[in-house]
Amino acid sequence: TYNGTWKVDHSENYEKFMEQMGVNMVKRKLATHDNLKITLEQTGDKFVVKEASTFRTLDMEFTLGVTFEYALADGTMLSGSWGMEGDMMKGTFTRKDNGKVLTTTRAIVGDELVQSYSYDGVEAKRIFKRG
Ligand code: MYR
Repeated sequence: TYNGTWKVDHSENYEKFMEQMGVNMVKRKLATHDNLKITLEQTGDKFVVKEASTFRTLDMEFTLGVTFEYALADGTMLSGSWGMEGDMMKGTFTRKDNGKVLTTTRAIVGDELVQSYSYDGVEAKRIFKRG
C-alpha cells in the first residue's frame, strides 16, 4: 500500500533532471534540500495527496485514469494522469508551456517508496522512507 507519509531520503540524478526541466541553478540548489514529504491516502481509485516541502504545502486529489492539472513549485503547469500497472503507479504528464511529456512512476520497494522521473531523455529517482 502507498498509504502513509513518505519523506525524501535521497535522490539520484535529480539535479540533472531539474536542469533539463529548465530550473535555474539557485532553485536547483534549494530543491536539493527541499525536505519533500508526501502523504498518500488511497481509497479505491481515488488518491488524496498532501505535499509539504521547503517551497510550499499543497493538498490535492486525483482519480486514477482521470486527467488533472498540477503546478510544479516554480509555477510550471502539467496536465496528465496517474494509472496503475500491476502494483506500480505510472503517471504521464504534459507540460503546458512546451508540450513535452514528463513520465513518472511510484513503486514500493522493500520499505521504501521509489519515484522515478523522466523528461526529455533525462531520468532521475527520489527515494522516500516512511516518516
Ligand atoms: C502527486 O501524485 O504527487 C501529484 C501529481 C504529481 C505529478 C507529477 C510530478 C512530477 C514532479 C516533477 C518534479 C520536477 C521538478 C523540476
